[in-house]
Parts: sequence; structure tokens; C-alpha cells
Amino acid sequence: MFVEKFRVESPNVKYGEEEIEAVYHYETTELVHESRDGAYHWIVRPKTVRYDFKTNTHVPKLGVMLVGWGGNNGSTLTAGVIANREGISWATKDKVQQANYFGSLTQASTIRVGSYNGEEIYAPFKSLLPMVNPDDVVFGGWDISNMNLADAMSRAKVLDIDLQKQLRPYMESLVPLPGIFDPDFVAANQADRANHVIKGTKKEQVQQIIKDIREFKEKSKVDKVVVLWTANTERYSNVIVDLNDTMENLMASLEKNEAEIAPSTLYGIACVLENVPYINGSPQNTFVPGLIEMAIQRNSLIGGDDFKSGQTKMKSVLVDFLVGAGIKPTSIVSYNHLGNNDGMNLSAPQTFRSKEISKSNVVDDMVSSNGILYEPGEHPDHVIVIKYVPYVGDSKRAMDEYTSEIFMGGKSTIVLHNTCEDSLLAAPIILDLVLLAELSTRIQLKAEGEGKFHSFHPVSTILSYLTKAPLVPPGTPVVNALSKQRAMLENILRACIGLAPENNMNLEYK
Ligand code: NAI
Ligand code: DG6
Repeated sequence: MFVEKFRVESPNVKYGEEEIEAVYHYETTELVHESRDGAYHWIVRPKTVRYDFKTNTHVPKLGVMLVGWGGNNGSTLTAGVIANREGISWATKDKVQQANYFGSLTQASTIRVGSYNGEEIYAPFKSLLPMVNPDDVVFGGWDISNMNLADAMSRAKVLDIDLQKQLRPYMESLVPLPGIFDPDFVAANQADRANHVIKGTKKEQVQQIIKDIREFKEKSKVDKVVVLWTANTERYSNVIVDLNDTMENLMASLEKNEAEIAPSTLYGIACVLENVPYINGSPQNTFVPGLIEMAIQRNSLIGGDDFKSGQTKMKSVLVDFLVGAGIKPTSIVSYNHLGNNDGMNLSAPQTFRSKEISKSNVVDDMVSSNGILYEPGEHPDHVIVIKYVPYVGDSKRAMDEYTSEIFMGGKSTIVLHNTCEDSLLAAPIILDLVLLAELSTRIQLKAEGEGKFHSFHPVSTILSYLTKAPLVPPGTPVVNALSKQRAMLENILRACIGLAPENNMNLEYK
């Protein structure tokens, strides 16, 4: 059964005018590796830590500035939100289609709130805490191409033509601001698109981005802004001592107009200086150590990297299932071809390499979780191939072959083939990233023994469900398994309203 909303009644939660206050008892373990009777033993001690959470319930008017606004993802997301906001429907060859937010965790998924008369009761994910309604988001942003959003939507060839015709009047007047362009960081084939760029030194470019954010905020009368990179995949920038390894060196390099600071890092510097959340939806190492240090020091939210949309999402479910079932994946080959501008940019070796890295490291945590199947350091063969095939446009073909060792030396091979518009997968993920980033800036917490409330760590791990290569604070484990990432996010939001984590035990029926 489905309910639209619910309210928690408990001595541990107080719904106030301005805030929801909750007390939550975090059940965890403490591990000790100690020598007893001449041998080392692992000792596991259950422990409970009290946490206090406070969530500001004032939902702001949110502005979202996309870097690469006129790209396939940017134009598709903007079109989708307008279509939802305006209640647009359109004729396809099958039926009359209504606008929806399918594919968005926050807007189209549910959470279990309990059981009633033997029936499981579910409520919308978004009903957990007050969240921005995507229909109310104001979009803006930058692009190195000066095309307006209506033409960009046609260029993308993603949405049905009847829908495009209805959306055109809403989108013609939306024109991206000029962007920071550096041909050294993307494929040479992208240069033709760059007719709308910010001139000047890198420092002047950062200053222009700051000015753009301030003006956007003022003109669109939004309370808060989140910036998200959905522009071209860049090559990795070199991390060099004295250049970008510390905050101080990064800022000194900016003064010196050092060539090795990538455009995505320049937008990042601007956002951190403005204390505006900045999320990287592409695979490159935008967050060089100097920028991470700066975000931590200024307590400015950063998140990334690389949207986890299709093939990798499946991988982080399938490998988790296989390894969790005691089956040993030994070879994973992920091939895909696509024909959009992203595919064209990824046809250069240096940008492909960024994507190869982020797609390759996604099973590490699952493999290392099972020392029965894998020797220390052992890893399945894992190969990533991406080919540019213009004809298929945004409709990416992803083919995966998983070979595993099973009982008594047997082998099992699973083959998957997915055909899907890439941007229709990415757009709802972008929405979730910005909505959850905004929400997380309204949550404060305090562990037992901590004197005062603080925000989550500025390197935002709660976004990791949505990214292929989750950015984590130094010394924090990276979790790629999708079910764990979802449970982490859902359970943290449940804690904010004093609810226990979903444990699926159903003991009342045992
Ligand atoms: P796209 O090529 O259609 O759009 C990128 C846009 O960024 C273009 O309009 C381009 O003119 C603009 N641009 C390039 N450099 C810029 C800069 N420095 N400043 C401002 N604008 C700039 O690509 P698409 O398909 O929208 O993908 C965007 C990014 O998202 C790519 O890096 C892609 O790898 C990443 N991504 C996409 C996924 C998907 O499922 N669609 C999943 C994971 C990541
Ligand atoms: C081809 O791999 C193009 C890429 O931008 C992907 O479409 C994107 O990274 C999505 O990756 P995945 O593995 O989540 O489907």
C-alpha cells in the first residue's frame, strides 16, 4: 500500500516551526586487533553512539547553474523540468505521454515506513524530509556554445518532436552564459563548438564565474544556488607538488595563470570561494588536492565524480549480487558505443582515459569484501571499451559480459545488452544530485561528546549512490555497491526523523 506522507511520533523527534530535531542511537561496532595467549584475535565490540540531528525545514527557492547547460544532459533536464512544471503531455506513436520524473530516486522511488494489518506501507522517498520541488527550480548556467536551449534541445535529438514543439516557446529565451574553455583539456574535435568563451587570465575567469553566480542569484530571486558540471569530460590534470597539491599552491598557481588548472577546477574554485555547492558529473579529477583542501577549510560542499547512470549502475548491482552470493566474477568486459557529442569527445585517448578510470574502479569494494573468493590483491579482469558511432546519436548501446567461477569449477557467463538514450538516464540523476546536495546543507548533526552541531563533511559522501567514482574525504572508505549506497542515504534521512534504519528483519512475523 502507498501513502503520500506520514509523520513520526516519538519522544526522539520534535517537529518545530523552523526545524525537525531528532535523537538517534547509532548501533555500530568497534574493532580491536589484539594479542591474547600468544595469538592475535579480532575482537568486535558492539557500541551505541547517540547522535542529535537538526534539519532546517525552510525549503529555499533553488537556482541550479549547469556548466554545459546547452549539452544533451543540460537541455534534456531543463526541458523535462519545464514539461513537468507546465503539465505538458505529447503524442508518441504508442500513446499520449505525460511528463514524469521516472529515474529520479527522490521523485519516483519509495521507502518502506512499516506494515499495517499485515500489509507493507510505502511512502515517497521525498516525503522523508522537506525537499525542494523540482518544478520550482530555476535553471541557468554556462556553455562554450552560444546556442539557446530550444535549439540545443533540437541538436540533442533526445526528446519526441511533438514535445519539442511544445517546449520551444519556453526555451528559446534561455541562453547560456559564456563558459571557460581550454582546448588542451578536451578532444580537439570540440573546438568548433567553442564560440562563446570567457576571455582573460584564469584568475579573471574565476572572477567572472563568481560575478555570474551573484547576478544569477539576484536576477532569478533564488535563495540558494547549486552548480553542477555536466560539460565535456576533460583529461586528468597532472597533480604536481607546488602547483595544485595544497590550497595555498593552487591559489598561487591561479595568480600565476598556470596552464595545468583545468576549467572544471576553475569553476570549482569560484564555487568554493562563494560557498556554493559544486558537483562534478564527469570523470576527470576536477577535485585536485588543493581544491579539496580549500572546500574543507571553507566548509563548502563538493561532490562527484561522474554520474552513475546505466552500465555502471547495473555493474554495482550485479557484482554485488554475485560476490554476495559466493560466486566469483573473473572477467568483466563492458563495451559501449554512442553517437552524441559526449561520444565524440571521448573518442580522444586522453578524455577516454578519464572515463576508463572512473568506470574501472567500481567493483573494488565488492571484490575486497570476499576473502573466500579472492586472494589479497586478486581482481577480475575488467575491460572498458567506448566507441563513437555517430548514427546512434544519444541512444547508447551498452554490452556487458560477466564470466564467473561457480560450484566445482563450473563457469557462468551473463551477457547484458542495453539500448537507451543516455541523457534520459542522466537528467533525473542530475536532479537528485542538486536536490540532495541542497537538502544536506540544511542538516546539522552532533555526536555524543561533541560540543556543538556541525554540517556533514563538505566532501559529500551521501551523494555516492548517484556517482561512479564517489568522492570521499581523505581516509574514508569508498562504497560502490548500489544497495549499500542507497541504504546509507535512506537511513541517514530516516535518522533525521528519529527512525531506525530499514533492517528488513520483519521479526514481528517470525
Ligand atoms: P554534451 O557534449 O552534449 O554536453 C556538454 C556541453 O558542455 C556542451 O554543450 C559543450 O558545449 C559544453 N562545454 C564543454 N566544455 C565546457 C566548459 N568548459 N564550460 C562550459 N560548457 C562547456 O555531453 P552530455 O551528453 O550532456 O554529457 C555531459 C557530461 O556528462 C559528459 O562529461 C559525460 O561524460 C558526463 N556523463 C554523462 C552521462 C550520461 O548518461 N549522459 C553519465 C555519466 C557522465
Ligand atoms: C559512454 O560510456 C559515455 C559515457 O558518458 C557514459 O554514457 C556514461 O559515463 C554512463 O556510464 P554508465 O556506465 O553509468 O552507463
